[in-house]
Amino acid sequence: MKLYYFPPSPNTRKVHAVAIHLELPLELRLVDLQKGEQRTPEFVQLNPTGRTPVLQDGEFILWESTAIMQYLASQGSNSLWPEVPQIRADIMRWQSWQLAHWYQVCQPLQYENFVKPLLQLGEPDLQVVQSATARFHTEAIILNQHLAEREFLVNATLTLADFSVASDLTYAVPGRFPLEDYPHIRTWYSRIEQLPAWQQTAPRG
Ligand SMILES: N[C@@H](CCC(=O)N[C@@H](CS)C(=O)NCC(=O)O)C(=O)O
Repeated sequence: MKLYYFPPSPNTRKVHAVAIHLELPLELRLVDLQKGEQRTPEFVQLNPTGRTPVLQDGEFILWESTAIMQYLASQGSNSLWPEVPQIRADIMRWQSWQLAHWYQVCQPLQYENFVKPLLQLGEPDLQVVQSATARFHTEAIILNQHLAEREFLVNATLTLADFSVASDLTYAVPGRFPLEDYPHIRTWYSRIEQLPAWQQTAPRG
């Protein structure tokens, strides 16, 4: 299987980390977003939305990181994606929440506080930061409460849900995410950070 990927991106990271954790060999193909390689005709043939990551398994082409994670984890039996309908639905619940809500509040903070200064794209837009910060707290309260009595999000063990939700915390420090009041999120994330698969997919300097 080939993974078209952009290593600094959290959407790539969650997919790549799952493959490493499950010891699934992937042929890696870099798509350099900074050079606009996601807009080449060859890449748009694979993914008409022009986004990474994309998985190619023979004739089968799959885009959208959550779908790719589930496909990879469906290659065999494992505790990341157990074959129990309620547990899968619970994992999907958190993966849906991550895409619809968590990513939507983490991404603007990451972009305004980290990516813009890094790529010299101008000053952070304070209105965007303020609005994303308020919405961040709304979502973080829920996540923090959920993690208060659990080591992992679902089924008392590491699952795809943890990789999905953790991916958005990749740039929490340089993105200045306001995590001070959320000790359970911080404790859980340090647990994820200890995973070899998470360490091997950490963005390089
Ligand atoms: N919902 C998609 C989002 C993918 C996405 O936004 N990828 C970004 C990198 S984080 C990308 O390739 N952006 C290129 C562009 O928009 O030009 C997924 O989960 O795979």
